[in-house]
Amino acid sequence: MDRPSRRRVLATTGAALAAGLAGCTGDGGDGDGGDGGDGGSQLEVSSEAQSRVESYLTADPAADNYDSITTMGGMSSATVDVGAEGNGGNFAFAPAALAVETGTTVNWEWMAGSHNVKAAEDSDFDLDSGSAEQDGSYEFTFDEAGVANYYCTPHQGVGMKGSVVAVASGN
Ligand SMILES: [Cu+2]
Repeated sequence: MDRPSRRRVLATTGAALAAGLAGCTGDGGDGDGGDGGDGGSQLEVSSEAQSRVESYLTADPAADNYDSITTMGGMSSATVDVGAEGNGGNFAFAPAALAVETGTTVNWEWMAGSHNVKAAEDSDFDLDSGSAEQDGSYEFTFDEAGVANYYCTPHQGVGMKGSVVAVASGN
């Protein structure tokens, strides 16, 4: 009588752990985004935001490096690599999709090649780093909740696209 209930508790814990881990595997495991070890890294991305991101990143041309949304909660800044490996060359944003809390500054750091960051039609934020350039950097602070879908002008044809979901902090 005692044993079955104990086992059920253990099984539940295991399932919760697995669900927690699944939420972090967007970009090759947890801890990818820096510290995030305080339990604040879980963000509740609405299904509406998720479907906007997914329909943008999987539309033709699809971003071939998009797998799931990487969550980086509880951080004041987050970094997206520009010109990371993907889409047949150094034509990717990495992570392709990122969720942050409102108030977070996202820094786009150029790794290789000539690129820019430009808001797509379905975007709540007017991201614009200007013309494509080499060795650039761009930052944007997400003060409000919403979805930013964006692309690189010269490489959008091969799927160089990205998304940032800003989630109201405290959620
Ligand atoms: Cu590009």
